[in-house]
Amino acid sequence: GRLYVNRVFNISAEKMFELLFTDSHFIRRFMNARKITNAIFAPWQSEASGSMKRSLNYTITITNPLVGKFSTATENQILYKESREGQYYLIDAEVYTHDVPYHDYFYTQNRYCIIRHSKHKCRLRVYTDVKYKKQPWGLVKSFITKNSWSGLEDYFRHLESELMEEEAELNQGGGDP
Ligand code: YK8
Repeated sequence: GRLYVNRVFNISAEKMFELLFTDSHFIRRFMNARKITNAIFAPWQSEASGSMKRSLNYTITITNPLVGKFSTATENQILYKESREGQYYLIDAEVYTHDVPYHDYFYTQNRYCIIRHSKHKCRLRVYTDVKYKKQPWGLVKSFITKNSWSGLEDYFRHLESELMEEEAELNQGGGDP
């Protein structure tokens, strides 16, 4: 896999969780900017295991010329029970893109780690992996992997820069430097 985000933000761990994993203005605005439409967020629900789960459905707009312009997608998120409110959050998000070529062969797993650094700071790490449900022909596999990495890199670079904008806004007029 690859580590796409690894940075300390001037944002508390709680706030970071709220920005990324609730139906926040921030995530709505970011989805708009990425042309992710028809988003439906299910609420977080407890599991027997002690973890929490929710799923998101949306339509992504694709810029890759090899692929159709849109695809529906499902994102299943799990907030592991090892998470501690305000301290540490571990979230795995499996993303299935339903309408791209070879969609039945692969999905993407994004692991988000939010770690409290101090009262008003946290570290965000996002680790991504392309997973295979069935083994495609080697050439196809490298094609899928290559195209997924480039899309993911673009997405997470943009997310990081929007979080930096949000950080600047949140810290305007007070808060520790
Ligand atoms: C989530 C991974 C692959 C997919 C795409 C597929 C190419 C198909 C390969 C062919 C278009 C928001 C991506 C990037 C679409 C966007 C997905 C996003 C960014 C040529 C064989 C959507 C995170 C996420 C996970 C997976 C990404 C897809 O929050 O290349």
